Amino acid sequence: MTTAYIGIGANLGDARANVLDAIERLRRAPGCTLEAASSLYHTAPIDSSGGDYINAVARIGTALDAQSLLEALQAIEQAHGRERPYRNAPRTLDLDVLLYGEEQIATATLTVPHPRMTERAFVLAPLLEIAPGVHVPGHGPAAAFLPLVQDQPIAKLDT
Ligand code: A4P
Ligand code: MG
Repeated sequence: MTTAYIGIGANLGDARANVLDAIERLRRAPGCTLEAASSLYHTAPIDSSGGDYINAVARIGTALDAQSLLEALQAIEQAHGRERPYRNAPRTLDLDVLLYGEEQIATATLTVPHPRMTERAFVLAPLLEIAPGVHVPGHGPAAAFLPLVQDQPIAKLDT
């Protein structure tokens, strides 16, 4: 089993419901065990058009290799009617592989750690909530990057 962290985001439709449903689908995904899910966060769009986002991060244990995990995440996105008219378009659901064990991966379809994760409060805040000591291969402790993104508006939602 490999520990992986999944970034979850939505800013179309009922974004909160879409994020909660994504967490439930991760719980039931073949070859995956849901180990932890962060709170939901209301976040301003970064490098993206459209309305505010709901974001969260989940930790899973998975028997899937990284590419198979990506494909499982894309199937969940498709179940939510994800369309891709252009890069960073508003989306019903976006699932990113943030971390896959300690691996650094660079293929045509997959870059891990997620290349922009250390620059984004909407990733770092929920990630650090469930994994305060987590290490980003090639970068160092995730906690070191949170002070650098304090200007990005983000609010934890009440559960
Ligand atoms: N891909 C490569 N590496 C990965 C990975 N680690 N995880 C490839 C997932 N996918 C990965 O993704 C395009 C291609 O990236 C995939 O086919 C896969 O092979 P996509 O989901 O179709 O496109 P995208 O999400 O528009 O692009 P990307 O690069 O994931 O965007 P970002 O950089 O993740 O930004 N602001 C707020 N507040 N909250 C957000 O959630 N999200 C974005 C998306 C921008 N601004 C945001 C948020
Ligand atoms: Mg994506």
